[in-house]
Amino acid sequence: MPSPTIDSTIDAAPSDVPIDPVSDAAIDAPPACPTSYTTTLSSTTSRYRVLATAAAFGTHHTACNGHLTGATHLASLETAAEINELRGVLAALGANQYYVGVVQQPNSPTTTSNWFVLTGAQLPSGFFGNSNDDAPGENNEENLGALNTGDLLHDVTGDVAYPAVCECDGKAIDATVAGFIP
Ligand SMILES: [Ca+2]
Ligand SMILES: [Ca+2]
Ligand SMILES: [Ca+2]
Repeated sequence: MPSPTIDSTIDAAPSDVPIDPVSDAAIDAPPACPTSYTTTLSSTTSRYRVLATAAAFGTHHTACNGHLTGATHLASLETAAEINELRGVLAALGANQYYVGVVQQPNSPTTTSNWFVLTGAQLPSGFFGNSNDDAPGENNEENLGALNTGDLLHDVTGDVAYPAVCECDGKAIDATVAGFIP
């Protein structure tokens, strides 16, 4: 004869309450950026700010870094699409050349070799409209990049005053590339 109490309460308690109730909502969301960074491009999730007052590279570098430490810096042109789109935006603003966060490793063998962006990646190749280093070949004098709206990137010393473009992408500057800045 079966016992009347056997098997009466098994599985009675509520089981399997929500697994992982909080979802991963913030993945790939744009970084939080200063409200002064009003320019966007369709090829990135970054925001950009043009500093229209002409100054030397170092002045702009310090200013961009200071807007939101660890997230803003001179524009780091990581892809061909970013370069081309930004150039189109700048062409409508009037000035002919803008400092960006593009740096050449010192003592590189040629004027177009070993260019990096401040966030650490190698600059896409084929984007120098003028790479002359003030000489027939590399002489280690022009190791910074300015984005020319008519002629892609130019290698420059950083001493001449130009406007600049800052970028907010949530990425910190790469210490090795920052160390290449003259
Ligand atoms: Ca970028
Ligand atoms: Ca150079
Ligand atoms: Ca040059």
